Amino acid sequence: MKTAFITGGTSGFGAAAARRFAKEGWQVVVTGRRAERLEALVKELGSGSALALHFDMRDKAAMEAALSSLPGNFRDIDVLVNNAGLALGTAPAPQAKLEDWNRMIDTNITGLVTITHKLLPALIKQKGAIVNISSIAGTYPYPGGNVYGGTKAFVTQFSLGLRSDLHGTGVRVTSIEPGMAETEFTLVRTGGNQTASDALYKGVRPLTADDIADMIFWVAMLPQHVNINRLEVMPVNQSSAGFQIFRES
Ligand code: NDP
Ligand code: 8X3
Repeated sequence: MKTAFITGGTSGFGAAAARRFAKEGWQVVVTGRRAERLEALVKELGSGSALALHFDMRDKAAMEAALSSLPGNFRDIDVLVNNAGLALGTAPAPQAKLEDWNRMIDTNITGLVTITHKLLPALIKQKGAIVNISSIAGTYPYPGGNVYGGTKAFVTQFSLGLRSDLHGTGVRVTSIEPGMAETEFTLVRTGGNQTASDALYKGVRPLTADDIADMIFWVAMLPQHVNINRLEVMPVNQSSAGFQIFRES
């Protein structure tokens, strides 16, 4: 049985991806901070084929302890989905909170590279695949995107760099770069403002978590000789609107 290791399995893309892999007969490891949600997901998917690891991506010691607790039958990881991440705030740089910037960097960059480094030996052994969840925010800047966009630009470039470094190992690496998708993402970004989240997605027909889960699974299931380097995807009702111009008079 193949194994997918999915970070951020408590909601959104990660939970949908866990369900998708499990439906196709894979066993899954799901991670996150919200233990009750992880346990509920494992119960839903079946404890024989799903396993929860409860830790904060920013806590290296907790991550290490969780990884060393993995039972033998879950250690041969075929696909790592680096999905856990967040945006905090939409304030322009001068008004943004430094604490928010640091949390995004610690989660989206430091946490992601740490777990990748730790799971690389298993992925190389399995000739597996790494699917990193980046964002269009890493390519197209927008006001208030500042550090969030910067972290996702890192994820995209790190993915391309990993491809180069893993040359000859058979390990595939993909950066998936979604646009607007309705998950808990905006709820988190706005500090729990459901009204703001609903308003953002209203009338847009945004991407869904299942759309992204399908893409993650498709990328993972491609033949061993095929590598999707980058996959940028947006809802039809979202597109780029170009530059802003400030007039001095
Ligand atoms: P959700 O908020 O629904 O899910 C985020 C997941 O990340 C949760 O499972 C959460 O788990 C986990 N997570 C966040 N911080 C931590 C942490 N410190 N430690 C452990 N787990 C953490 O959002 P999405 O599903 O939308 O987001 C998934 C990824 O997709 C993110 O990397 C996001 O940046 C990216 N993305 C999202 C887009 C969107 O429009 N929705 C578009 C492009 C990219 P828990 O809180 O339980 O710890
Ligand atoms: C999330 C997409 O455009 O809200 O990564 O930054 S966006």
